[in-house]
Amino acid sequence: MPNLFFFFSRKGVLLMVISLAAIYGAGVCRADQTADPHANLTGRTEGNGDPLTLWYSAPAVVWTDALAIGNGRLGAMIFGQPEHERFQLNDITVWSGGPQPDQNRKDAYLALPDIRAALQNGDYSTADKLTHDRMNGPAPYDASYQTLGDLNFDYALGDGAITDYWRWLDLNTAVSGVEFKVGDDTWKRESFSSYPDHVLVTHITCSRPGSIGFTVKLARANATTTLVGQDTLMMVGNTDYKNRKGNCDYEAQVQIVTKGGSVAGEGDHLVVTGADEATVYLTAGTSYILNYDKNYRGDDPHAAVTQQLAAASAKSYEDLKAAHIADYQNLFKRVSFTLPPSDASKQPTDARLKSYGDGKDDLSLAVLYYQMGRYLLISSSREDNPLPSNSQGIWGDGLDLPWKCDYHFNINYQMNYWPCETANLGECHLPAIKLDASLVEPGSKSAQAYYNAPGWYCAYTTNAWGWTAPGANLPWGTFDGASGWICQDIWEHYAFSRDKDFLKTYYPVMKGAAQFYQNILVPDANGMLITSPSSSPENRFETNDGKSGYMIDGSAVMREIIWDLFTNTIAAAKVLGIDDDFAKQLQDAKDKIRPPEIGKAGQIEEWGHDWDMNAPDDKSDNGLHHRHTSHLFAAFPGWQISLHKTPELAEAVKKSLEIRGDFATGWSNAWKINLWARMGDGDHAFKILNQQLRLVTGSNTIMGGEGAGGTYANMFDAHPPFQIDGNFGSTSGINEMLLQSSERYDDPAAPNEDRYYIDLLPALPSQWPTGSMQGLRARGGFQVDLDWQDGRLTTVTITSVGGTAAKLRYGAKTVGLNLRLGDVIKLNGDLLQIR
Ligand code: FUC
Repeated sequence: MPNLFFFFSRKGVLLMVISLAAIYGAGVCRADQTADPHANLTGRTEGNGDPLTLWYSAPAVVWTDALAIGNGRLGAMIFGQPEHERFQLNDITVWSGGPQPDQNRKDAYLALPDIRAALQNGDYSTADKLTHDRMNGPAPYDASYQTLGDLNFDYALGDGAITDYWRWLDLNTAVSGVEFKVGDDTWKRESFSSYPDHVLVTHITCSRPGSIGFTVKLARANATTTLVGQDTLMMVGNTDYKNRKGNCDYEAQVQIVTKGGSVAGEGDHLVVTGADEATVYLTAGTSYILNYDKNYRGDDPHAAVTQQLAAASAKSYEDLKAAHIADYQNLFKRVSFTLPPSDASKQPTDARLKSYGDGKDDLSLAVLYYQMGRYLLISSSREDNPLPSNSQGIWGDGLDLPWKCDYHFNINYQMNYWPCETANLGECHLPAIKLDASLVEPGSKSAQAYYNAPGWYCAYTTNAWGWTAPGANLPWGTFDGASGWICQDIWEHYAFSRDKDFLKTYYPVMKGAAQFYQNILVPDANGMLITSPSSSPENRFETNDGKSGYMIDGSAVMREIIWDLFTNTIAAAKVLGIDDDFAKQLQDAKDKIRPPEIGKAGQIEEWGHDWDMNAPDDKSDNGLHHRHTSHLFAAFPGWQISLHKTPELAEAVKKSLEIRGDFATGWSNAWKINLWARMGDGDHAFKILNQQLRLVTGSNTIMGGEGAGGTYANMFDAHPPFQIDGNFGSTSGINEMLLQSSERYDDPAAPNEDRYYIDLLPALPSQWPTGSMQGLRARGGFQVDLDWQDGRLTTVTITSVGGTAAKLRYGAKTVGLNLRLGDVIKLNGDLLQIR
């Protein structure tokens, strides 16, 4: 039997993948009998029938087949290979690179008058050149999120054929398993990553006592693994990359405890022989701390990792599992979503994705996908995470990951947190809010350097190290709206939770961002306020006379973001009863911000000029069909445009969406689901959701067109490559199809409070005539349970979880609501109280 351990270097992973692809590629039969004695793997034809279990009848071949587990911080991708098993490991704090105090271009702001003059004169090539040369980020942006390494198992299974194989991920319990038979022996392995016990656990059983034998190795590029005693491995290293030392030291320890048999250390691995059962415990940590003043370096991780391992391995598997499930379900079980299952839903998950088509035959796949988004959020963003969910959540294989696997601020990072509050996972929002707040200090230096302005700002992206400067190149590097946009995290968390102490703590972050924008707003030719220079993320304009460029005066998205930030900051000041004068100043400025405008095609103008239709119609990602829908920010995630309040602008949003078309990257699809839902068109939202539920296998980058978007076999979103924002954005889109609470109204009885319309089933697709969604949250502090039949609301139950007044809206009817904390009210489809 070949020992594949030695193939697990970074290059070796590829060798392994190729060999497994040859073995398993044809489905369930292995082609190369000499490579492995288990020539005839046959998979189960039935799962467990549970609607919230992902399951497969063959092991993973590529990384996006593997199943993800995580406790917010510590995660693994489990391949489910019977004999040579691979767990690819991650810890959210493993980042190469380090802080870059020289990230800003000193005195860049001195270029502003020249750039503004060039823009006023319509000299766009000069404006682009000046912005690129004098306002870009001079420092290299090369820190990347990285893998923590691999935990490899090499099992001695005997020579029989492998039958009854299946692997699964149960979203009800956040436990993943692999089960199969070899001859008469039934092997079962279960794994989870425990939040309460800070440990990743695998439990291995076999029906024949004394038959469990395997070796375990813990490895990573440039790491050192040593034995500790006879049952523990310790791996230590630094996140150096290309001979540059990283600012992060990591450590992982793995210990095996068996029932029966023995564990022994040999060289750099552990060997289990003759056991009845075995439990593998893995703990990990790094020196990382989210603290600018401490240069992002905290304590050496050794003491914590050792202590967590000792505490966890002293507990039984059953106790750890029970604690893990109870803790996880406390979050996960808050929301239940039901659509009728069908025969198609009994298939393995990859087969379901492959056959889903227009969704009619397998409605409940959307339920699994929705709950997968909630599962991934819980698994990558627990309340005290040292960092938030990045562009791959916490799961990434490699040392230099796509787009550095960072926190992209021109849509991606924000989208990760869109579903959070409505899907009743408010606690999971906190890591993002802490990251946002951590940018105030470095961001105030960027505000000074680039605009000589007070307050703080950040540009297109950040990483673990407080990056706030623009990037090296147009158009992606120069987006000034990030700080305004990410402050939505703070306001939204308050709007749902009504936690005034929280708002008070984080209000200064909003205020600092607002002060920055207040300072950089300039009047346009008509005296309305805009920003100059400004951009529309990653897009490019064509003027009526054939000029093109990236930088403009007064892009729509910048005006819309600033409107949003000022609106929320004014509301926060009122709620807190503070900063009256400042709020008045913001109100004055807000009233002068140039509003969204409608162009000749009936569209929302993206550039502050009626130029949208000049863009080429080349069916790719460029021009008319560009993946970013930044100018529609005002409709989602903003609310400056809404169906009820600004119906003409809402029509223009629809027109813009039609012009953009339906095919785009995963996250772009997800954004459009939310936008169509806000526009009240559930069928169009559903159509795009169906596009997302297409099976994708390739990982080469696709930026647009019909090959973009989709879902991998393990239910990860495909940009492609894998990017988790599309998962979270789609989950948010389903929230928005069934419940919205974005539009505010004034309450004369409580003029300082923010009040919301709660829209019930605002964009229910005709393909979902019957269903139920229980436990969603609405702004204003309410929990909402919905049931519908024949396309009509049948009952709605509202519970006050902090809120008092709201207006419920369904169809043509609106009713007022006045509850006290804890009150529950149940209404029928005519919004009449039934009990
Ligand atoms: C933005 C998008 C890309 C990609 C990257 C991580 O730049 O335009 O499509 O999602 O972020």
